[in-house]
Amino acid sequence: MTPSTEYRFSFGPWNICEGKDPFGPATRAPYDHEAKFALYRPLGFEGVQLHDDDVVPDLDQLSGPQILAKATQVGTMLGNQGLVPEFVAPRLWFSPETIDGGYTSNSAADRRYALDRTLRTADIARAVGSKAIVLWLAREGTSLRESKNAVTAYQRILDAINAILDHDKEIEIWIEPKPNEPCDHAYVPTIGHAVSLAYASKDPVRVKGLIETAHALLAGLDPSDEMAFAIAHGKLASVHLNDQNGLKYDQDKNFGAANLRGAFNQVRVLEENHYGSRGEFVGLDVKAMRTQAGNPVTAHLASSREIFLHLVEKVRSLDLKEQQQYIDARDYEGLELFTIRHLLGIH
Ligand code: GLO
Ligand code: MG
Repeated sequence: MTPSTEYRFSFGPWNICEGKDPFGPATRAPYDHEAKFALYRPLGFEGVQLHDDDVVPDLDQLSGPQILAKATQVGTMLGNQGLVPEFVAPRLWFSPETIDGGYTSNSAADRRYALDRTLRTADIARAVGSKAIVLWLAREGTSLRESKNAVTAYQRILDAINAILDHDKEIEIWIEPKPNEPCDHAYVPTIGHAVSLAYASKDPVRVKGLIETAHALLAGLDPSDEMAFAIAHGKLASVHLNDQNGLKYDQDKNFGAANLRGAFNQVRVLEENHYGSRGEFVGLDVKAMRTQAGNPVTAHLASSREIFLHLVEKVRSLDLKEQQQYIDARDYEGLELFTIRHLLGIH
């Protein structure tokens, strides 16, 4: 395989996990959080995706200056290892205050907590050396629709976005849509919803999207088309490539593991539109199998990256002239066989 020098890859420390799931405990010993950063470069990754408390543990217990000092220190530590902090995301789904959501909680005090925590995340992002925060709106939704007013909820999400844009005049907000889990129904289920919020905000240029393959599939949509939609609006800031076997819990399988042709089409859209040329990272949000022995486990990250690069080669070696002939003749049966043969390496 020819290693690509064009794409830069990223993942978050949560992708090296211990195997816990809702039905059973961890199957591997915890791996020291800070030690994970040393694994990045040898695995071929340069970008680090972070939650606010990955950067500053127990931040709710710390003062503003203490938070900034710790974030600055982590930024220096990452820089010394040749790593780039891609974004920082407020973990708005863990604390007692976010039990009923963050910005859309029915409790005014809890909504205040969610916004304050997000503003601190923006400060952490800047101190660690990142220009963006990611909003994965985990609990912004309901388990029973009657419990919240959806119109009010969408207004509250927009108010929060505007407050963040006001707080820091340069920070970017990247919304990561997901239709369900942990909520039954979430309020920003697709990139279309995220892009609408961007345009409705007071600074649309600074509000973009992060598309995760599995989340698009859970919404019953084609991830490559979702990516294309964001690209058409200049709003694809990052991706969480992975895979998903049908409409069930969020699986975070290895990229291409469930639907190789779907993965090929995602890479095709990214490659054709020069994704990465404006500094975007190829992020992988993949989960290690619970059965996997060893500590730390990293094979899922290395494999997903390798599969991506193989698919880049498949896109680059596609005979575009022949492909166009099928399109011009409207011979889509021919186009289908041509595509599958290419993926199988049959010429
Ligand atoms: C969960 C999400 C989650 C986010 C991460 C960054 O379904 O994919 O992993 O990507 O918390 O915000
Ligand atoms: Mg994700």
